[in-house]
Amino acid sequence: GDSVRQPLLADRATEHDAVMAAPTTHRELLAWVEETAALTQPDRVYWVNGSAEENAQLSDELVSAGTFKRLNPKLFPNSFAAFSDPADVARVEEQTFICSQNERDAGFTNNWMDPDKMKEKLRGLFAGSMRGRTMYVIPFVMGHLDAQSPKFGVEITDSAYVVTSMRIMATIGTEVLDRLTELNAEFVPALHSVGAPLEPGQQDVAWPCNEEKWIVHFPEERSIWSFGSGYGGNALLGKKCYALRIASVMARDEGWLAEHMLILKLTSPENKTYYVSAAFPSACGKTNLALLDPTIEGWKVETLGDDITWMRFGKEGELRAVNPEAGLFGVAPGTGWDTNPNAMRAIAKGNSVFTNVALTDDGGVWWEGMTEDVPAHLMDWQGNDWTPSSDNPAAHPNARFCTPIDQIDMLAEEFNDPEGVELSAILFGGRRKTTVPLVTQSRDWTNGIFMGSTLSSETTAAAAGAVGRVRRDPMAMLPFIGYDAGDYLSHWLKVSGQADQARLPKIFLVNWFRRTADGGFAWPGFGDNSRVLKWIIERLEGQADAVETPIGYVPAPDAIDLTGLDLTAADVEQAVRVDADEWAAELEGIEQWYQQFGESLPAELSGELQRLKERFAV
Ligand code: GTP
Ligand code: SPV
Ligand code: MN
Repeated sequence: GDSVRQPLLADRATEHDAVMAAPTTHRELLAWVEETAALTQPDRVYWVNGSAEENAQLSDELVSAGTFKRLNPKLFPNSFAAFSDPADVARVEEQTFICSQNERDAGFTNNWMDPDKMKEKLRGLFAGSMRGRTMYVIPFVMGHLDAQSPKFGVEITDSAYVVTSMRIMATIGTEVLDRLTELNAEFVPALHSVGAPLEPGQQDVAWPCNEEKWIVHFPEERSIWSFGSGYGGNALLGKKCYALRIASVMARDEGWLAEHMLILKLTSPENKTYYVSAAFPSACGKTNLALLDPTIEGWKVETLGDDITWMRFGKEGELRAVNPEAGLFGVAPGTGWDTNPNAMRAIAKGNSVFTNVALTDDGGVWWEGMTEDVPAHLMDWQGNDWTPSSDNPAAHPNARFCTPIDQIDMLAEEFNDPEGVELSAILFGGRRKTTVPLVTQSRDWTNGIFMGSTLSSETTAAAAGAVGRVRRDPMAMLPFIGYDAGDYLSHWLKVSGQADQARLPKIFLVNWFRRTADGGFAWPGFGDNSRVLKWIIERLEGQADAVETPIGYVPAPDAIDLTGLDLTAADVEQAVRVDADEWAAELEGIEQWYQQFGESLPAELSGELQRLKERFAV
């Protein structure tokens, strides 16, 4: 029949069979696979080769299992929709742990448990957790296989949905395994189970998962154990767990940075190119800025990355950036033909997995904001009939599209360069209705790190829990720093010691989400953010005018190009306003935030806060 029987290496695997049939001689890997099969007791062990044929077979199986619905190939070729358990729709920050040897090294922003205790708990949960299922072994690399020191990982999972998604998000399969074997390289073992073993004869459900979820990182051991969830950042372990949490620890030890950032390339009308990275919290506009369609004449944007950026200083003291991912796992709602046509074109090429979107009657997908016309009838993400008069959104607010990055027409060719690109500017941004201006240039590098360290944003549907609550989110990394947050800020200050000071990127704070008195957005956002990028570039070139405020430099009233926009200089003035009352409250918030760091807050940053207060006091 349809099963992946033919390429299976061992049926009802004993650990021994799994190892004998394994396509590698890497001893640590073989030992780990053997040990994991013994613990989790899958029916079979399957080494993922990453081929198109294998992917087609797995997709067919997922369709048979009811996990995938095949979309109309005329609309979305080779694409599938999955619908999760309603209790498994986002990252679970409350259940995410950094289990360092010492509690102090996890810091106050992370959940911590003693690593031995946690291991014991996890071994209990993983014991037999893959019974009745296939255990997939996915060799993967984050970043370039040809990087100086390739960042290998191996995910073991009992979810075929995870395999098909990892194939989009990372470089996986035989090519990776062969290199890993040849180099006898280290790899991050990343163990994942949905935590839903099947008894003999038991009927599976479309989205197996467990009420109990644990997303656990052992930073010294550099390993990941994820139990109970099949969703995105909880289950695609190369992404947040490896490329941010574990990588941030590697970066601390090795003198580089792993960040929650997009990378874009900007070409000016004078044909000069600039590379910019930007850190915004989850569901706060990275994918949209990275794929921006400029609304101003002569400016061109190309994409390098939309979620994760690894940065290191090069030989000449320049800051270089690469995107370690191979796909987009983008927020679907709000992604539309008018707001983000480049994402829509990439999605329309197919080869995508959609999760928790709505289905149209002709076998396509839909979500809020995709088209101006709302379909008269849909099947919503929970499988119910939906019409425009329905009370609930058709797509879950954290519905996602998973699409290969090379389907983006505007992908910059430098994406393929393992050396990455030299950054000219770094943006920090959040979702704030008040207080934070549209754009502010920091006074200098340290002041820019202060801006990043005090970044704040309203919470979104990307994580389970309340939405719209303002919280501090340093460098947009709050849920992703794999160690003590104060040490993380110190690391930012320390690595820049490697820089040629003249080549340090300039740092800016942005806020596309400020509201006017009548409740509307103070700035149109999306493609019009190119106008803010233009001002930023002109600042780098010493051309655009700015007004000094206590928090930094904001655009002079006429300095933002409003050509073709229905906005006036007075509107911009409102959007960049620094309101003394709002900032009095903000300073209190920052003060409280900094107090939580205790001893580990770098003195440079408390000095920055002190000087900011002084500037407001005069
Ligand atoms: P993660 O993938 O969760 O890390 O998120 P992201 O930062 O890539 O967020 P994304 O670009 O997907 O944006 C999330 C939401 O913000 C979408 O609903 C967008 O429509 C909305 N959004 C993005 N950019 C803008 C903007 O400039 N203005 C306004 N008003 N909304 C925006
Ligand atoms: C985020 O939440 O920041 C994401 C989505 O990019 S997830 O992969 O689920 O973490
Ligand atoms: Mn993200």
